[in-house]
Amino acid sequence: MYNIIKFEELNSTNLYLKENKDLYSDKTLIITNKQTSGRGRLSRTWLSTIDSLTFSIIYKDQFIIDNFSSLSLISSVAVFLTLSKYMSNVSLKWPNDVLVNEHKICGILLEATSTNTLDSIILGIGLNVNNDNLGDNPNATSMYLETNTKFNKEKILNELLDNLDMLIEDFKEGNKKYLEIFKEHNYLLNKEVEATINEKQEIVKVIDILENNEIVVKLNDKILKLNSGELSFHKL
Ligand code: BT5
Repeated sequence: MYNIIKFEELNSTNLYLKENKDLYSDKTLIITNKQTSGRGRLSRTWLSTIDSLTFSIIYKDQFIIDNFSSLSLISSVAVFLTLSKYMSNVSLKWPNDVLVNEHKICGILLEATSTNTLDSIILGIGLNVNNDNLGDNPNATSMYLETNTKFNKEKILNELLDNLDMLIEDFKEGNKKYLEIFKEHNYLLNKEVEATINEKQEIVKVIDILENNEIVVKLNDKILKLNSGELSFHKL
């Protein structure tokens, strides 16, 4: 069960939880309709309105803390399952982008916090639900734009949380349903794409995702196994 706390307005649900992590217990979820300074990775901005689902969850469970890279994939698969109930052509771009018809519908920002040792993980999710325009971003889409239907945001949130818990439970039991689904819907599989590897721009071919969540790519004739700190694909 998640303890859900709603704020009228916040700069960023991730930043708020990071700054107040000691106030909240495991599985507290902070949600707002008005995020004024949403953050992506590498100080990029995340755009959201009242039509978006905008929330962050703090996890303090040691198992989750120890499995950061799995939670990264698990969270995007949870969004994938939630969306796939209502639309087709949903795919996953390693490590945690969710695309519909090759457009970005969701952003996930996973951050670890520590005092002396790692003590929590903050999972921030921004999902474009009823948005009818997304600024001038031609690569973005929403559930509404894909289906011409308006959704109840609370219902979508509950379905997403159920999927998240189901995948985490399955993983705790020693299975990897999340990886199976990720590999089946891996948008980059067999594509030649631009990537940054240890700060160098390269063209790589994506071959596989491993049990430890690393991606396998072919660079010239070399096969490389890399984690998300070592390789990033160009943003959509
Ligand atoms: C992400 O970053 O995709 C992670 C975004 C996480 C947002 C959530 S909302 C709740 C929580 N609180 C926060 O402050 N953050 C989290 P990145 O991969 O760096 O992608 C950012 C890029 O996506 C931007 O530079 C834009 O090009 C694009 N973008 C911004 N807003 C978008 C939107 N609403 N839909 C699709 N693309 C968007």
